[in-house]
Amino acid sequence: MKREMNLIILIIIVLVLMVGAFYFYNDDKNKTSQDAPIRGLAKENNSSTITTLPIPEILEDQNPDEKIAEYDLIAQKSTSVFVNDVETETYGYNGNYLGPVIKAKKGEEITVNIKNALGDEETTVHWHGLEVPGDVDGGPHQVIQPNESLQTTFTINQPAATLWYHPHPLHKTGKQVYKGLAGLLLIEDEVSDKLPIPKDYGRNDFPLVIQDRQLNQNGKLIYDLDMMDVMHGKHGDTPLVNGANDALLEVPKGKVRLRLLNGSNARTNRLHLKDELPFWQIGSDGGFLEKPVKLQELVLGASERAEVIVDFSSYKEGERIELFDQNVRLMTFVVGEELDKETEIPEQLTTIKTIKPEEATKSREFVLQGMGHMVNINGKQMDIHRIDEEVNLDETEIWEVSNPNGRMAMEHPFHVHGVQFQILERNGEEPPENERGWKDTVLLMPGENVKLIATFKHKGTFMYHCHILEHEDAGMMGQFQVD
Ligand SMILES: [Cu+2]
Repeated sequence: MKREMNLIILIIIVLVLMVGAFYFYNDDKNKTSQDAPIRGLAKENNSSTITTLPIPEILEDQNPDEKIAEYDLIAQKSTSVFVNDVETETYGYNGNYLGPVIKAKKGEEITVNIKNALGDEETTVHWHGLEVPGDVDGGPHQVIQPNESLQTTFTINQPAATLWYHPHPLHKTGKQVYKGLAGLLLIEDEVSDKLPIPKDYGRNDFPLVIQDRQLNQNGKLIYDLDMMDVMHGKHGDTPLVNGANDALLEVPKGKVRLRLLNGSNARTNRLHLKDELPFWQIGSDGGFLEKPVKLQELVLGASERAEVIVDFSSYKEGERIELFDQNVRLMTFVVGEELDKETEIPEQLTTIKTIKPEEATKSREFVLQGMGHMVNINGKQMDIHRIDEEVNLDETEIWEVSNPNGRMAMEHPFHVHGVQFQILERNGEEPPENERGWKDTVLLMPGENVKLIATFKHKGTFMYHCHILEHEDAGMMGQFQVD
């Protein structure tokens, strides 16, 4: 009798545990899966949770006038879940992580009302790649104090491009970008309007903000730097695309345009697709290339962008194609239905007026050197009270940038504010085909040198710096004044 009672109690305990486990599992699933399920995934007999790739919203223009646009941006603190249901503190513009897409037209006047709701940190919003005067560039001089706002107005006067915005406070950029402050600024013009390329945002035209983050053993996103981070910039083992780890994106069977941003603090991306599926690069940092460049691997230094077109038409519905950075899977595309609209990869995308070396009135040298806290340019570290280079307004210059080889030499992505430049030479030779368009950042591996040419069309104080944010924060930055 006693044995039977024990058996009944045991059965009841087992039943309670099973019911509990069922509810716990389902609750778990509800918390991590985002949005609606993707078509083509139902067949998947996989008990693990599925994350749908988040697509940043397009920020709403508050001004009804067609020639004027007005936007509100709030830099704020919040929380996000990246892996294993763990909530961690993150920063975002108008949301919990990253920011909305600002869509701009060439010729348009844009006003952005920026509020700093970060509580106790100063910030700035820098328009990376935008050709605007120094006082609206959003560099370390345009500080927005906690709980204060800044209204900034500029006119878009450059070709269609995928640009971005992010904080740039002196010595504190790394942490704020790492915590999540970054968003895209997309410029459209008469060229992008006419091209028969994919351009339905969220249907066959997708932004992919690629980042790597380090979550600690508790799953928290903490910005602390060890010796390796100080040397090489903050790297992490958790890849994120649009803020999601290992997410899925349904794409139409056919041509798909991806607007890629390496939004990492330091990591250089070496991007490729499953089966080494080729793709066509159609744009660099500052706009369309003249002709598409067929690639199987694309290298993007921190802050560089590229627009590419991938043709998924040879895959069956439901098939999966992964995007990798070296051997790490960043995300997976799932092929869906074909769209009704035909798109093309035109042979000619645009015409780029080549700036000739003879137009240059001056030549300058920039040597990237040092390591750890000692990283510098031309032997100098950033001093906000010092102007390093004086440039005449509307003049063209050649900038020779070198990253000398040596013990402990490392790569540096060199970024110039306020201009789009052209690369005349890489290591004494014509640059590769996908670097023959407008650029604002150029990656230099140890031992490399580049010759850049640019016309400085806007007045003001601007920065040039390494876009490994820990190098920038350590002082690998200088200032030039255009007058
Ligand atoms: Cu650097």
